[in-house]
Amino acid sequence: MSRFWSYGLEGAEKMTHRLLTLVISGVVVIVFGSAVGAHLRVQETTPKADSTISDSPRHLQVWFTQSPDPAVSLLSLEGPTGDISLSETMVKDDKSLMATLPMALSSGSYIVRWRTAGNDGHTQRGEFSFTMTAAN
Ligand SMILES: [Cu+2]
Repeated sequence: MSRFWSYGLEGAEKMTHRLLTLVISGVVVIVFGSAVGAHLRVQETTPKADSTISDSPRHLQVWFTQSPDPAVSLLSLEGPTGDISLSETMVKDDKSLMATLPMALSSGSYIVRWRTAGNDGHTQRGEFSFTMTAAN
C-alpha cells in the first residue's frame, strides 16, 4: 500500500514537472515572440516624450517601426483641464501618425495617447507626456 502511494506520488510529481516545463516554455515563447517582432513600437515623438517645452507645438506626431493601420489609428491629447480636441488623425507615409492642435497650449502637463495597429493587425495603445512651461 505504502509502495503504491509512493509510486503514485512520484508519478504525480513527474506529471507536475512536465506541466511546469510546458507552461514555462509557453511563457518564454510568448515573451520572446512579442519582443522579437510582431508588434510595432514607437520610434520617435513630437513633442519628445517627457520633455519640457515653452513653445506650443503646432502638431503632435508619433513615428512607429511599422506602418500604422489607418482603420484604428487615433491620437488624443489630455491637458490640465481635460481633453483637447485635435484635428483628424492623419497617417503619414513615414510610418507616423499626426494631428494638428487647434490652439496654443497653456502651461501644464499633457498626455498624448495613441492607438494603432501594425503588421499583425492587433490594436495597440500607448501614451507619453510632456510639460508646457510659460515662455520667458
Ligand atoms: Cu499582436
